[in-house]
Amino acid sequence: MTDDARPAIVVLISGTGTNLKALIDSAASGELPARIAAVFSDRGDAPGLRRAREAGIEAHHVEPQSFADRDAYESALADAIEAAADGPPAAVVLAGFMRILRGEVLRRFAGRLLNIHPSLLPKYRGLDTHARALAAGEEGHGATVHFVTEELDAGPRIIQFRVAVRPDDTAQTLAARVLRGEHRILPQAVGWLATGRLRLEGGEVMLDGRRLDAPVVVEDR
Ligand code: NHR
Ligand code: GAR
Repeated sequence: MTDDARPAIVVLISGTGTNLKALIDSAASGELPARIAAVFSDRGDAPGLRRAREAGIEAHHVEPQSFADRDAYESALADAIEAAADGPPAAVVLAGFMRILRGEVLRRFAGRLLNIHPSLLPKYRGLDTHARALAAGEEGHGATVHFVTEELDAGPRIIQFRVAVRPDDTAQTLAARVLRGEHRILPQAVGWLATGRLRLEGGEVMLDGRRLDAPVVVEDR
């Protein structure tokens, strides 16, 4: 139990957890009006698990390989998410979560599930986005927060961070610049969802009661 009245959110990770850290920091500063009830990782060695525990947040490794199939894994994960949040959380955030969701998590938390993806969607769905953007000679690149739906990286877009690609960029330098922007737009979108300002209605994104025809854009500065 908790006496923290802010809406509960749950974060799913697979790795380093710098986006998780951005959420932890913005919840601590009060900028993000939500409390992180729990963190779940599909990988036991994800550094983000330790990051969460150091911040006093319960963190669990739910290992897909220990379930009979994807459905059993997702049902267990969905149950664990609700148990940790004392009910359905206001948001379930994929913050570098590398496992495709197809089952109970998707169904149970539809309209509450956000993902941060390192490209200007609809460009560069999937993996290895920075190298692909560079190889294509893109002048701009960035990251997108979107609602998670069945189709991978294709759910309705909410907010994008945009950077200019520099002539001397490598996939690493570009990724680092994009990542700093991710740390700005993810807490922003999560806060909107947790406070009810952001909704998914009939496949459309509503922000403050108005339909978003295009994602909100934040430029690098
Ligand atoms: N699930 C659904 N239903 N819809 C989305 O849009 C999702 C999703 C789950 C994760 C994140 C996504 C990204 O931002 C995401 C979006 C993993 C893969 C992948 O190929 C692709 C995209 C994303 C996450 N995963 C492999 C798998 O078989 C494993 C890859 C690995 O372990 O390295 O799950 O990019
Ligand atoms: C972030 O760049 C995120 O956009 C990306 O993984 C990184 C995780 O960093 N997500 C995906 O590629 C999803 N398939 P973090 O662990 O430091 O937050």
